[in-house]
Amino acid sequence: MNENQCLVVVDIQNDFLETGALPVPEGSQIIPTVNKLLPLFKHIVFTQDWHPKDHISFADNHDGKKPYDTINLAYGDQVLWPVHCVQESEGAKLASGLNGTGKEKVIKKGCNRGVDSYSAFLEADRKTKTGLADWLKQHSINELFFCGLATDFCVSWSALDAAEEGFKVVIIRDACKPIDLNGSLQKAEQEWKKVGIQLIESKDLQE
Ligand code: VGL
Ligand code: ZN
Repeated sequence: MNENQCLVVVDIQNDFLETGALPVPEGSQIIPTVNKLLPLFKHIVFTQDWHPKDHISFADNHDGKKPYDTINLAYGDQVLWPVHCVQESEGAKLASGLNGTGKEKVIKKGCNRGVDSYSAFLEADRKTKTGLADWLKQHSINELFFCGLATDFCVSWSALDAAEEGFKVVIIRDACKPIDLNGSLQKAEQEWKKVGIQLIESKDLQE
């Protein structure tokens, strides 16, 4: 891999593993795959979902609502989730089996109480920037390879925003796992096709 390419490792945190608060089915299965990808890259960015306790995306913070209900907020539809990735909690930590050596930057997102942020670039208000695009451009990075959790939420939203920012975008399919809620995976795949996001398997990089 070359100096203009970066691996973006999305939200591989305890709460998204099978035993976590917002389990992604088979989530932990990608950890060995991601560990094999890490040494191939000169640039590596990790993201971490990092919510305050009173975050607007938590069903518990809305009377009469259950996890996985959808509500409408000023910035659009919001799925309500179980309480997850609370700042400084065990569930918010990066998965312990994940090899963190080589990571240059960690982007924490979803830190504002009133706005969710699936994307590592732009919060759900579609205005507030995380600073990731500028950091990547300062490092002359023009191509991003995505892996992590969940394929159809944080990976997809990040990949779509990256394409919008002008990066070449590749998703490493077997290094991601989906939640698949109400057709979200199929919807995501259709959006990727529209903007020319490429899908590969991890073995395509290791050959
Ligand atoms: C995520 C739902 C809520 C993700 C984060 O990392 O895909 N999904 N917060
Ligand atoms: Zn979240």
